Amino acid sequence: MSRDFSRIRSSEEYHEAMRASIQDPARFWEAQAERFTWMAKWEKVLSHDFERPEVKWFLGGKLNITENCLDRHLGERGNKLALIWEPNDPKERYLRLTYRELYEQVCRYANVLKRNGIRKGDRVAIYMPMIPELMVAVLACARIGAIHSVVFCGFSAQSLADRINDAEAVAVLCSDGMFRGAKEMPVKTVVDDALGQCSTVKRVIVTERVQWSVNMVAGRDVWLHDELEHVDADCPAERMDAEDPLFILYTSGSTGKPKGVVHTCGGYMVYTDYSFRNVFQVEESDVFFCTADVGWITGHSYMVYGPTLAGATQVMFEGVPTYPDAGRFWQIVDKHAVNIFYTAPTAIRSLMAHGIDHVLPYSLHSLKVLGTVGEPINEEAWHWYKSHIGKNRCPIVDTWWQTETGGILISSLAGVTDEKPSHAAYPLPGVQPVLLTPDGKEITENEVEGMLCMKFPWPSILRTTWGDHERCRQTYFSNYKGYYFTGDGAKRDAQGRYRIIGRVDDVINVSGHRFGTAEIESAINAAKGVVESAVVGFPHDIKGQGIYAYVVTEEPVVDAEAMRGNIIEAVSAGIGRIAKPDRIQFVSGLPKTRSGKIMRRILRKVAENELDKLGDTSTLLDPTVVEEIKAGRI
Ligand code: 7RM
Repeated sequence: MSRDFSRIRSSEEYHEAMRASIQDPARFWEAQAERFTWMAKWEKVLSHDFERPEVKWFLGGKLNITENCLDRHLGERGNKLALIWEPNDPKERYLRLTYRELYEQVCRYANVLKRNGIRKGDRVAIYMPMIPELMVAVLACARIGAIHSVVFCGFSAQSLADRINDAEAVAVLCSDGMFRGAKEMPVKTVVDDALGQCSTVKRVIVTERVQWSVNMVAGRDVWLHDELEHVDADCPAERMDAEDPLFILYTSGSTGKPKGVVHTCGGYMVYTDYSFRNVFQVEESDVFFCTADVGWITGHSYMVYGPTLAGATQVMFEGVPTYPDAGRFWQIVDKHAVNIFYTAPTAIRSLMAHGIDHVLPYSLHSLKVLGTVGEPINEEAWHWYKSHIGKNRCPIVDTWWQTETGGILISSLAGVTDEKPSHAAYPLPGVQPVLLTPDGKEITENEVEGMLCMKFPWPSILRTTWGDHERCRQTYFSNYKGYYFTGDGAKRDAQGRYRIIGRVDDVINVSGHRFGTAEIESAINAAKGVVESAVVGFPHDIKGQGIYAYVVTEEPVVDAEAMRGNIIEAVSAGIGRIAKPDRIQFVSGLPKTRSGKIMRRILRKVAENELDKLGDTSTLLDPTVVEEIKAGRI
């Protein structure tokens, strides 16, 4: 019998699994898929064509992912904790849900959705803070086959409206308001603002969290607690095709409009469970704590789905790392005896800057594995994490992946394969990365650098971008024929370990979150008095990359502070506060070529303060603007 590699426990097994997965990918993934409950078995494991592109996994298979996240565990794990929810305020009581309780809550919420006319295939926007009902709402959608589109609560009404309209969502699930550190913030009123521009939404279901009085539109808005009075805890899981969409998640690219990345039921289920168990080497009794927000892909794959598929216990945290002080994460780790801790480099750098005094009061002895995600981790932060949090006894997994990949593709396996600071290291078995030269040739040797691509599909690769398949083809499958292009540049060292350098397109990674420069520019251009703008990233100590904006105004700027305030307001309204520029420089013109293209290279160099490395500026329409830009650097 061939090994199924359901859990890779040694470096030998890793290499064996890697070989097996390349030799016979279908067989490798079939063995993984057999761990799950299927309503009907697949007829074929894989069909793919990267040129159209068309990728299908477990063809003809029928399943419901929530049956695998919940029902499947009720026998052995019914009384095991699925969720430990830690509120924003440490003085508020925390909440614990067993798998049975989570199952019942999901079924009830699913019945509420049905009662409100929501059906299989409908799109449902979810705009909620990090409360248990968010997890329940997402799973409830999956239970009835509605396609969820979670929108991070930090996005503005305009962003929410754009996402609702693109997906033609029929309902919005939200809360009255939210707690965030010392602040209480509105949620429902943001939804109300957004819905002024949305005609497809028939229903808004509101969860009570902050007990604010909110405006309820008759015939459209209902309270969750009222609806729950009318339903029971029995809701059969909808029969879904393996290739039916499970969710849409919007992500920024190099154009102005975020695109809706589509993941499907079967492949996403198989891959998130596989990667979760293997990367973190999760044991039955482990407590896992991922600090991401469910509004991002990390929260989808390694909070809502991966841990529940694996039957793990996890901590979900409502608040922020610095409230009531910068020791909050560590206080939570000790309080709930967390074994596996997964966060972003930006959080590590920010806590590092607050000083070791916030770490020292805590023992952290429960920790076994540490992880990072979202951006490259610099060596200094890596070593701080390793020694002060992991006490030099926890492996660190630096997990590289993307919204589009659905799950972790490159990472060491905790304690199984070796680690190296700032290196995501090795592909997971079943993943086939390559480095390409700019003209598309595969670089086979080591100690090289190139464009990071994938030459073979894995089960959770994106299937399309919602409503615009051509855009999916163009963005990911056209630059290098026959490959999936990640948009990242990477190096490979002598041992074959990957080190991600960063984006090679016009995408800025701010605190692990992606924004397109074009997207930010269009928000800036909406500010009164702005003619045009150009945005570039620059190195930022905490955020990884900061946002530097060059802005051309109609009139010479008299009150720079007021104008900057206007611009920040415009970005907050257009995208959300998370995308506000760190630096704004007013210029009389942008460096453009004769064909009108902005030479971003120059703007990037000025923002990075590499004024002597601007390169050739002779092709500019007006080379004199460069001197002005250099002189006015902020
Ligand atoms: C999971 C997530 C994806 C982009 C990706 C990279 C960057 C993510 C790492 C990383 C270096 C890492 N999805 N990135 N993880 N860079 N090392 N471990 O973040 O879609 O929001 O972003 O993030 O540039 O292309 S995402």
